[in-house]
Amino acid sequence: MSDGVRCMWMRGGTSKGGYFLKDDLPADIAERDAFLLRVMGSPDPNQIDGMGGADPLTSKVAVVSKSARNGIDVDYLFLQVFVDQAIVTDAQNCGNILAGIGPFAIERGLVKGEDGETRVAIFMENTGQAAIATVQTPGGVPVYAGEARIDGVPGSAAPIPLEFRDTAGSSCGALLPTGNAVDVIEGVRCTLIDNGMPCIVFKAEDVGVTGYEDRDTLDGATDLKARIEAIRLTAGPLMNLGDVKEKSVPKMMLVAPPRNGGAVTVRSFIPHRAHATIGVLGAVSVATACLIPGSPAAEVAGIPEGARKTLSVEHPTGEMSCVLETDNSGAVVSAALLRTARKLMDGVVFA
Ligand code: NQM
Repeated sequence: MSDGVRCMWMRGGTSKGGYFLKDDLPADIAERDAFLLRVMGSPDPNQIDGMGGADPLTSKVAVVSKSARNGIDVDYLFLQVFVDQAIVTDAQNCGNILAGIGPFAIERGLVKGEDGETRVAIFMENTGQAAIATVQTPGGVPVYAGEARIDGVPGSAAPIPLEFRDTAGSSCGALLPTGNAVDVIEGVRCTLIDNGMPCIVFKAEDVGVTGYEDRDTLDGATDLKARIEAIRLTAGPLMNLGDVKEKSVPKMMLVAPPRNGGAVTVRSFIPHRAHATIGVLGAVSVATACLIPGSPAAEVAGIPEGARKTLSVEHPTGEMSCVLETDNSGAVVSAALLRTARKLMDGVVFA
């Protein structure tokens, strides 16, 4: 590893991290994880001796390979490198880093770019599900500049729409792993849900906040954090996730009525820091919770009519629109979101 390993650094949605070809990384998992901790500079709250940005949102890794699966172009494994602990986990997916996978795969020659736009079918190894990303590729080459805007990222960039199908029960085995729309945990009414990301959804007011706080205020709320961590540790085994003390799932979703014309307001913890915006599959899961009658999210949300619903999820720095397709029973069958990505650096990284 002293000669460095080929790597591209990219912003994917509102996250940032290192994108590697699987073959460029050690095959041995312990060796790979030790390498990635060194690359990011973890464990250290400042990640001063590495590439990580001292934030879970910028301490992320994508491992990509050509897929042997039918109808799939590439396999994508997401790894969360903890900032202040020596932990690398594949226990969650990341829909923001996913936004960079299409352009990365085309840049590395795993997928041939079409003239115009290229649809890249991506198998998300963490959860065993597929997503389709559409990349702008004039002349067959990915472009990053464009007019699409997403909240949480300054300026504009080329659009990368993402489509998901069959994400229910991605890690927990069922959309509602306890079979209930509501479970009372540590005295708080919660929906334990997984539509692509295991989440615990409850009203912000039920844990003593409004749901309109900014990230720094929430990050400084020590008592609140202790209370929601107690809920998380109790709920983990009920969600078929086992002991979640050292896992980055489930995510905590504090919901409140919308204030800016959206469907719902969310403040999320991922799980120990407040999110600057909201995760992609986290947003899909919380939007799905809004459609479950009797759930705390449904009680605060404003839901549009029709089988195809655009739910604007308001977050600390704007909103994320989730387009949910529902069937006759009202169940969500697919979700689509707009993201952007940008290539920041292509070279070798040293450990
Ligand atoms: O929910 C952060 C992010 C994420 C995950 C996190 C994500 C998703 O915003 O799909 O994108 O929840 O840890 O990058």
